[in-house]
Amino acid sequence: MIIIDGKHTAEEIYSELRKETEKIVSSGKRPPSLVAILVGNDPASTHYVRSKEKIAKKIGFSSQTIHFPISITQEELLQEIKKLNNNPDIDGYIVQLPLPKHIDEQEIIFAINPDKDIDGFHPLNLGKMLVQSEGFLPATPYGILELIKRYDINTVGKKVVIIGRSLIVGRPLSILLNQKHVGGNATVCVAHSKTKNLKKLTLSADILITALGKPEFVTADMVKEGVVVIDAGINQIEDKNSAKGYKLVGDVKFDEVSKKASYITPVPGGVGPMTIAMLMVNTMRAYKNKIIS
Ligand code: L34
Repeated sequence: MIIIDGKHTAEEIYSELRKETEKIVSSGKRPPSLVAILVGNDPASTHYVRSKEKIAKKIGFSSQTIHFPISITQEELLQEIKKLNNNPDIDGYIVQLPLPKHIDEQEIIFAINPDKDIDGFHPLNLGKMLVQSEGFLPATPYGILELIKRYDINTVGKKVVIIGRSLIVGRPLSILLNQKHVGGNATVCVAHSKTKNLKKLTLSADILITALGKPEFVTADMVKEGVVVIDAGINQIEDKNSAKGYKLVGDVKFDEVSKKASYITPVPGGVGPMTIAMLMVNTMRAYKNKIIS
């Protein structure tokens, strides 16, 4: 069994990006820049946004978090987005999700300038993905694709089962793995909460990908021997032994499923770090697109 080390792969990508940034800066140009918008004080969102800013700085990007109170209105947030769209010094930005209930998330995402949409959530970028035209790919699916490529996992003609059909992970990933390119050409099945006989389906999977957000949902009896397991779930569960009072687990019961798997991603240290790494790759691309055009 091989553990797919997302943390290590992310570090490799950071070192590639750092070198590229150093070259840019030493040629007298400004470095790539990204902004994260954070609304409210959700601890997990705050933590992820902080990691993004810290990593961006580590690779030499300029980076900033704009923090708004949870009481911000739809109009005020749209105004802020307009400012970022028009600011030539910002190459890319993200609006950390989820947003508070009184905010219309879709309207916010539609307002993002697609050229700065480094999350790849804008419908223009999702549409480009569908027709295989160069745009921004959503970071988590892109990160999973990158892990598949860097670990040389053969997807051609393989049966992939994805559990979860979210707009951020399951649905775009199903398209990417099905398309004609390296890391694609698989036969993909997307399971969800209404799927019947899930275990029969997961037992048929050569590659099983989970993105449903249910702690340790997939158990050893649900997978076949030699399966490749990619776990995009990040769930906090109570842990009295930890100083924080919780620990992170995936959607897969790692200890038992790993015994049957040929490859498996851990949580933490699997897909999570790759999400941030691909956000940085997208930022570099946004920067280059702008400089060239
Ligand atoms: N707009 N909202 C927007 N873009 C995103 O791409 C995200 N997401 C998800 C939540 N909302 C978003 C993230 O960034 C989830 N997510 C994310 C990113 C990174 C990590 C987890 C979730 C991550 O780095 N996880 C680490 C552990 C982190 C820890 O120490 O707690 C891991 O090893 O899995």
